[in-house]
Amino acid sequence: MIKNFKKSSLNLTKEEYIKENSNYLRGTIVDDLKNETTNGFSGDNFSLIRFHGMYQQDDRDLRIERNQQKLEPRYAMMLRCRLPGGVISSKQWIKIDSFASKNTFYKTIRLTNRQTFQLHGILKKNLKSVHQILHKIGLDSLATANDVNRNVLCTSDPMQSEVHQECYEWAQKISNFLLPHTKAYAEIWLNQKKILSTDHEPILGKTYLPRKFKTTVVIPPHNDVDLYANDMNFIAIIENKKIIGFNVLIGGGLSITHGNKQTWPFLALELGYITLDKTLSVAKSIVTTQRDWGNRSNRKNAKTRYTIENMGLNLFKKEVEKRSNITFEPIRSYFFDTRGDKIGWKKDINGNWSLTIFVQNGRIYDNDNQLLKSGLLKIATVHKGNFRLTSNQNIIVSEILSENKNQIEKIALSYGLIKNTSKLRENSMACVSFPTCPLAMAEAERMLSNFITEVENIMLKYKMEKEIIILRVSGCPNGCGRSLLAEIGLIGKSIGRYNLYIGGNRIGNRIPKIYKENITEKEILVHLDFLIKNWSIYRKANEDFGDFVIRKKIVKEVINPIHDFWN
Ligand code: SRM
Ligand code: SF4
Repeated sequence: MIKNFKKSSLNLTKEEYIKENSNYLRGTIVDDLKNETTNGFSGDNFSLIRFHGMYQQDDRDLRIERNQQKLEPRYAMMLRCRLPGGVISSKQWIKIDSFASKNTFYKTIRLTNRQTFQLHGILKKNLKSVHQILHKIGLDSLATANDVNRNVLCTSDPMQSEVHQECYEWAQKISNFLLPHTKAYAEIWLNQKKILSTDHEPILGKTYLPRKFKTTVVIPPHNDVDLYANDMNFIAIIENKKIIGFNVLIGGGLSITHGNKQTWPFLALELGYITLDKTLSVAKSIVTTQRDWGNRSNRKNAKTRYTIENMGLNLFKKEVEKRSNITFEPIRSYFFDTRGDKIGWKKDINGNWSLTIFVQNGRIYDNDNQLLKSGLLKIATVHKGNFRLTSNQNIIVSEILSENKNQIEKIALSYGLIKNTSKLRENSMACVSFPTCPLAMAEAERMLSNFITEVENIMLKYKMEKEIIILRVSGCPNGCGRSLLAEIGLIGKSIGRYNLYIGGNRIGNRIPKIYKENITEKEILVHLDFLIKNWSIYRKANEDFGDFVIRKKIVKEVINPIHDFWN
């Protein structure tokens, strides 16, 4: 524990003091790394390592057993890489795969729904080596967790637009621009010498942000990044195949606390349009407004959406205009029509090919049906282009030259990477949950595949098997699986029990409403059977499931979540 920790009369949260007293995120992490009597970190370091992209976890399946054996929980770290826009080269993939196989408990790579990957189960003693490997291949895990701007998302599919490269570069620029300036990461993990200059955080400030902060760059009409769940969003406005500026939307977020009506999910709101040259200055002003006005006394009220609610959107906007010396122009016209990834082969505008591979819940491992991990590794050894991770937890093998297409297709087929999958499954998502997530209340990733099979059977029974429903599961109300932007969203309450939400829409700008509370998987399937049956009989032509349950008033539409979500 850092010694001079003391609470002031301002009633700041404990986390604020941890940051303040951390010596720019150093804490005493170095000492903990030397301590071989435990696999864990102590005191404030538990929280500080998150700023460096790691979480201390323990395997929850083993908790009771280890406790009975009087052993400490099986501590190990999860590392989350920074990968703005989700692009990773074949060479980088090979190294990551090798580290995962040799040095993690689970030997898997987990693609996240924010276009990066996590490695679960790294022992404390192996942490430095993973950072050094990342550094050697041009990657890091800086600022992928805790109270900073996280991994910046960008529409994944490079085939979909001529402006993709430009947008991807913006995602990188914004990510780099908003990174912490402290050299703590380089000193602790890469053994770089401490520079004896004073540390300074010009954008984030010494106590960083009040809470996590999430950013996207989006190319309409494809909302694969689920922009409405993010704090700050730049929607590309394109003229003559060039980006001329961005519509800026702020204040999205999905987490709630069961039963706490002071928490609500919220969709990002429009601030206005800016020309390209204003992008970084506006990004900085939004972040610093949130830094200075955000609530530091209550972490459940600290995200941008609550700051906007507390100060009002107009004042927030004025503050951003003042800080960046601009006036927002009216929002330019834009629309979205899709969210999911198009699985399979596509030809790009340069005549190259890409293969989008469906990855159930983003988990990359080998099993009896599919050698996903080995297959991707094999592709990486011959593929000269990149891999692109998507916000739907899938992976795109991109920039495949025509002459290499057959070779990659052969590998993909022989390892079972190309499969016939229902639209329902392709569009499903679950958060990690058990066994690694300390906050999990119910299963998510481990239950989804079989659960989808059951729902597929229902769809088949009512001849709806070719249809899409966006179905997502989160193991707790933090909502990492973005269930509160799904047409059918499950949120864990306790082992085997969930709240069932319905009525989100296909493009992700309507929050679903609770339909049944605290029910079992079996009960959920009975309700879904009833709802899907009715949808199959009474839907209007091509009417989506979410739109149907709203039109039929099966649940009330959530128009303003602050008022409508709970009531
Ligand atoms: Fe998340 C915390 C996993 C996307 C809202 N999230 C966690 C932790 C780190 C648990 C913890 O704090 O100890 C989970 C680690 C589990 C594990 O074992 O890996 C975790 N979140 C994930 C991932 C891996 C889910 C996935 O299956 O893909 C996603 C990682 C994204 C990334 O690469 O950065 C992930 N988390 C999200 C999203 C969705 C999104 O960002 O698009 C949300 C909802 C959107 C939002 O932020 O409102 C989300 N995670 C949370 C929250 C609630 C935050 C809040 O506003 O209150 C927590 C808990 C917290 O921060 O206190 C949380
Ligand atoms: Fe863990 Fe809850 Fe997030 Fe799932 S939703 S990963 S259970 S924090």
